Amino acid sequence: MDYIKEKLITIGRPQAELVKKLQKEYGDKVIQEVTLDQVFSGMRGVVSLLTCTSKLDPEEGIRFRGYSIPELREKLPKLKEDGEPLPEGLFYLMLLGELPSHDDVKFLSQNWAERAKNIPPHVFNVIDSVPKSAHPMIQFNVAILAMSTESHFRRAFLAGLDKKEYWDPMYEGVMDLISRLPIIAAYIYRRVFHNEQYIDPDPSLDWAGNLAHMMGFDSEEVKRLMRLYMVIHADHEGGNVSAHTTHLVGSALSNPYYSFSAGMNGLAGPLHGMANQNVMHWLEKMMDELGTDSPTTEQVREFAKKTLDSGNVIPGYGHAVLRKTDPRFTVQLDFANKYIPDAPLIKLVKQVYEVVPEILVQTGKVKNPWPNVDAISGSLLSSYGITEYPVYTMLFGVSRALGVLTQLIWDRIYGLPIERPKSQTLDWFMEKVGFK
Ligand code: CMX
Repeated sequence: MDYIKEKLITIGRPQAELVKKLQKEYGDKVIQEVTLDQVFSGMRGVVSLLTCTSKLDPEEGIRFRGYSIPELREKLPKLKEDGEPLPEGLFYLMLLGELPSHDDVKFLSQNWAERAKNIPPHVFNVIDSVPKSAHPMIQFNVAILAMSTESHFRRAFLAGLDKKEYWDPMYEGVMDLISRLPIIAAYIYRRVFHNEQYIDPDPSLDWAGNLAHMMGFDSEEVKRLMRLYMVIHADHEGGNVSAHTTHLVGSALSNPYYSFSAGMNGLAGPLHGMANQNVMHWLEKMMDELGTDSPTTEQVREFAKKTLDSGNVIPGYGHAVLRKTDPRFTVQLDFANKYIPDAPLIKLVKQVYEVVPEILVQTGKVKNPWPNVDAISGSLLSSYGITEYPVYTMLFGVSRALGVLTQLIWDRIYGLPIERPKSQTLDWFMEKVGFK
């Protein structure tokens, strides 16, 4: 047993006991009242999930095990002092609830590089059988499902493993899956956009650095950006579509591949992760229609108004929980201001930021007029030469694996049951509220 796994279960067993005790002794305590409005508006604010990896504050944004993004940038191990934190460190933090040392991060980089060596050939055959024109998220997802032939969890379940031990094969599957996603994503990227000129992984590199390398970007700047991208997209507490779906499907004791694949289908929706690609289409459409790469701020304002008037949303703006500018937007803007302040796309992102919140406020209905993570991520990648918009959501997905799969391990440590909320008919709701 590797030492991280050993540490995990040493921390995990008492936590699982605590959950059982809490439920037994306080199970009948009322924690919240739910209104009809909450049910009809996508269960906003309804507390119904136990998630330990991260928590989202509407004003402050995401905290991973209590640490904000600026704190993570300061405290998580980096390869170079002026670099960005390694996603391996964030995984360690989310899994164990404590900050890792440099050695812990190195262990994970090496462990994942080793595990990534054994992707079965049929996974690549499955990708190759899908048309290149299929969206990368389709190719990514069929590859994830195809990898489930390797599931430790499925094998252990069939062999009759004691359910208290389910966390163990889940941990193994999650570690395998996370280790392999950069190879899968880079394969799809090179297949679709670089004429199948594949680049071998370099096992001496870190997880995100290797992803940049296999995509064909060997500069330190792109590796640095990839590390940041992988850290900030990793988790956004338990209720967002990709996290909730992964958890829900996992509650049926589906293996980590099935569960994560389900989450990725949700991430591919335009109101969730696909918004990062749609932001780029929106900016491109603006530049095309205006016939210039550097529109005036007034022109940006008019274009944004036109988008709203035509009954469309402005991608990259708004959020179901956040009520301030997303710190994941701010950190990317900081990064851009530091390294590429004059990039034309970054200038455009800033112009949009200047006018869109005010326009959204004027609608009188948008609860959060501020930018989210997707408002800038594509422009940043594109400014560094990763110009193929359809891969942006897939990269988001590689990162999101870190959080949602860590939670899946904890779900099995806690021994959470199959999820099954209650639904009611319209008649029931009408009767309940006394509708006349
Ligand atoms: N542009 C135009 N209208 C918007 C809007 C935007 N960016 N954000 C919200 N609205 C509208 C909603 O569509 C809704 O309109 P109706 O009442 O006519 O249906 C109204 O404002 C109220 O919505 P809300 O309560 O403020 O927002 P929701 O919690 O329902 O939705 C979100 C949140 C993110 C889906 C929404 O803000 C949106 O569609 N944004 C654009 C897409 C986007 O950037 N998604 C990425 C989110 C981050 C991520 O998951 O990656």
